[in-house]
Amino acid sequence: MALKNTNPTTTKAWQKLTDHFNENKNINIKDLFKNANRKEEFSIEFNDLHLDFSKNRITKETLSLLVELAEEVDLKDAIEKQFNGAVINVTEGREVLHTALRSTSEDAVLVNNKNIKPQIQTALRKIKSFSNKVISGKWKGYTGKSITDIVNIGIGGSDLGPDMIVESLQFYKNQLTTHFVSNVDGDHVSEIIKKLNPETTLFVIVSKTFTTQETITNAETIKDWFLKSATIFDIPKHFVAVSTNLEAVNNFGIDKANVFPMWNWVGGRFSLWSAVGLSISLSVGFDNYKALLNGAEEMDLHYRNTDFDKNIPVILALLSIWYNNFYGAETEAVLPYSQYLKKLPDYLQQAIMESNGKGVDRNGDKINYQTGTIVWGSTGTNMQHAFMQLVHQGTKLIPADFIGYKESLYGLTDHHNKLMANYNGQINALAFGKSKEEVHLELKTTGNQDKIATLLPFKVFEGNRPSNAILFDKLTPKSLGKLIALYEHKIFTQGILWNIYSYDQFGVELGKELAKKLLDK
Ligand code: G6Q
Repeated sequence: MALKNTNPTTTKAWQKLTDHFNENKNINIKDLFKNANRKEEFSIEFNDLHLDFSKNRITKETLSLLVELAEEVDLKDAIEKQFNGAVINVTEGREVLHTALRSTSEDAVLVNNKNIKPQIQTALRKIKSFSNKVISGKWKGYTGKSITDIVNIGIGGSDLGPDMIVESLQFYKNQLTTHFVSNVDGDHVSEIIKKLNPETTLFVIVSKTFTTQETITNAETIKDWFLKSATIFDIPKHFVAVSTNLEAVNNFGIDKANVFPMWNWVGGRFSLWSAVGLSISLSVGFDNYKALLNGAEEMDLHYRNTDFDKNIPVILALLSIWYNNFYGAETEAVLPYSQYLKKLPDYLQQAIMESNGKGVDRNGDKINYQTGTIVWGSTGTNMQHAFMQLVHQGTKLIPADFIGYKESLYGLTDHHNKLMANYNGQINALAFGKSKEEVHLELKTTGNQDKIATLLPFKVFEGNRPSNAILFDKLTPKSLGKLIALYEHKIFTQGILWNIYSYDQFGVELGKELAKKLLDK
């Protein structure tokens, strides 16, 4: 049941891709658009999602060779193994089953010969009834008042996902105010505490292990602060936990009834679909939370069942490999044209860089090709006034994902038209640039003929800078679930092709150990 183990650079497809790259590396996106049908030929519609990947340095042949590579390393087999619960996180001896968390099918998924679907359903019911109680005001604090504030205490996978989703779904939020405490920097927790009333605040301690230094330190500080006005008998009304470590949760003083489960077959950075997402459900209500999961499931089914040349996560993964491993691109930008998605780049940095930032392959051998891409970004249009200069005219090749929505949520169409004109304007500027001739003509027709000699080279845009347009109808819990699952599958696909293990994260340990030693001195 183990994953296959193929060095991608030794495959036939890789050799063909290398030859193809050497012959075609100077192709220009502008020339490719001489084909009037290019946009249609390199676009995919999937319900409310439209992917336009026409503005890439690829031909039909590039795509078919990349698909050949995916087939040669048997991506299909790897996808099935992941969905079916094979122990594909070999270095930690675990299954990787975040997809089971959002599956609505009746099919059993076995872990140690036991179907995990019933426990997932039980957890969902518990999230639902708890969220309903808190949101409706039936859940009372120690002085009989309803809850007004939620504080999620967690870090890494137990913080970034819920925080990003709560921020992104602000439009769908209820009356509760949600806060996130993560950093061990005491000023972080102090600033949050400042805003709280202990009588009306609910603390959700999210820690799979319940041993994470930052989370436990913040939780203890918060408990001490709480106990300045309340007693230990009031803790059950104000503290709940999401964890696998029942003993540690119990030692902290949290009531058994207030513990939501986590499982070893869900990795931290893929856990927002589990009870780790409790603060999402509290903040936007269970139905919206469930819609988020349903959107993710829709993408799961697409990923699992669609041919690679029409498969959105697979295509985005292959394009990323094309630029990373053939063109030598070092980074990728994620550029959402929605202020709601301002935390998406941070979230994706963990998901992508913790998963695929690996330097040894599945044999344990040092890798001699490039893996994990560096991902970064920010929202449009703000970033147009910040880093886009370098993307347009700098010396580096930076493929970019432009994420956009056809409709805005509040319906200010004038704003939205401007936003989307910028979205398309950036994409076109990157792809097609501005030639010497165009700059020449422009300077001439604007009466700046005398400046042509001095200004022309600085005003030229080479263009030929690739991007993908990921366009949804509207930002909804469901479309957001789809977007996040899309990136999760892109990550897995790249990990398979690079022959690495995407689901461990030993690289984060050494610094932690050294910090602990320094503290113990
Ligand atoms: C994610 C990592 C990591 C983890 C945090 C928090 O994939 O495993 O970011 O989520 O270290 O861990 P706990 O939930 O155990 O506190």
